[in-house]
Amino acid sequence: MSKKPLRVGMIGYGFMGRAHSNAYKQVGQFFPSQHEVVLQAACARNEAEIRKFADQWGYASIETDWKKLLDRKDIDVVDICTPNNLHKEIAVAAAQAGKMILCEKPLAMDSKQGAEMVAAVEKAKVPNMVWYNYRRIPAVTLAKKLIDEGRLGRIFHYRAKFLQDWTINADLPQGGQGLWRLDAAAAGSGVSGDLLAHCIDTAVWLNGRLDTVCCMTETFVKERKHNLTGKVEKVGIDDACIFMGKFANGSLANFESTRYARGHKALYTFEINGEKASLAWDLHDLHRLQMFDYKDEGKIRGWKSIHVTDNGGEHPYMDKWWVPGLAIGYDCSFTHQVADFIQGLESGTPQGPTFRDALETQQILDAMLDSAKQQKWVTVAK
Ligand code: SOE
Repeated sequence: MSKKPLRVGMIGYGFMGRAHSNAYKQVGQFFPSQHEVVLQAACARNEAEIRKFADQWGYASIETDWKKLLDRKDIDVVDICTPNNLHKEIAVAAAQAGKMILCEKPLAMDSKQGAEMVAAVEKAKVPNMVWYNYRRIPAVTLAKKLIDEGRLGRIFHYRAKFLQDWTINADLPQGGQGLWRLDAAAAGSGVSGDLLAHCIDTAVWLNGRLDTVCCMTETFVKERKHNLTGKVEKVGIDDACIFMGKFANGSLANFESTRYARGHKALYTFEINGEKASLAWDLHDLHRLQMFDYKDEGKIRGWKSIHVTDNGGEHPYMDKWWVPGLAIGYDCSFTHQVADFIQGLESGTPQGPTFRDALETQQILDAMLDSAKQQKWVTVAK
């Protein structure tokens, strides 16, 4: 059977450019479909770098101007892997050009931009998705299934953390390649948009709307040399962010992220406590889901660690990989996302998070930063 090509135009070539390209290359082998992903073009301003990237990953051609990429008739889907400040302009233009869009997280610099992006893709009716990849780690997807089956009952608490330590060094500059996440003009915010955005996406998916938040942020290193200007400049991002809140289902939220937790590299954890059961997950042990089920017989009741690697259809995605007991990794969450995007195209039921889903995360981020600034509780805009 001849397959329908899905010709990708990748914009950017950093960490996420590599993670997504790897997913495009893997998906057809493990998740066969009626589509065949074709690495058609890679695009960035730096010709030498994008040529090197395209050769390494097998892209058929390069562009150095994203507008030219959007003009091309041989591109079906545009993957936006640029710093956050470019997402909106590229996404709106891509939608107007009739391209499908896969956009790196967070969707935008703020919810105003996010709303413009949602309006553009919905007007153009182009399939769209945002790369909140952690939803598609099998243990996290299993948590969703167990919650939706009602196994936790009424939810009381949801807590999440995302801890890193890579910016403690005060001599680390801000801005430019690799360090744009420290530059507010390119990133919009610090750990809130970069790390808590992941935690919020998962939380809203698992536990529903967040209604109100009360937030605190801190910038520990106030000035850093800027790579683009060569001058020491004020740091505009949040280095750490803590918030509490209330979900629409009445449960209480407790979130923390920082890049100043010495010893932690990417410790994303969440726990959800319900009347009947609790679940906990940890990115450093990503194939395990911890569960405490109160209905277990008293004398053997306790936390159990579910190794989410069964391939008999019990554990999400795992039937497509190896044999039971053999784990898969971080990279596979991106492969699952591409597989689901294609499944959405073929079934006519779009898979989330769509731009509209990601706008909700953006609205929560805006409310958090507003709350931190005003030092008071803020209701999340709907
Ligand atoms: C930052 O260090 C970062 O790479 C984020 O940008 C990613 O979204 C997160 O998954 C891991 O950490």
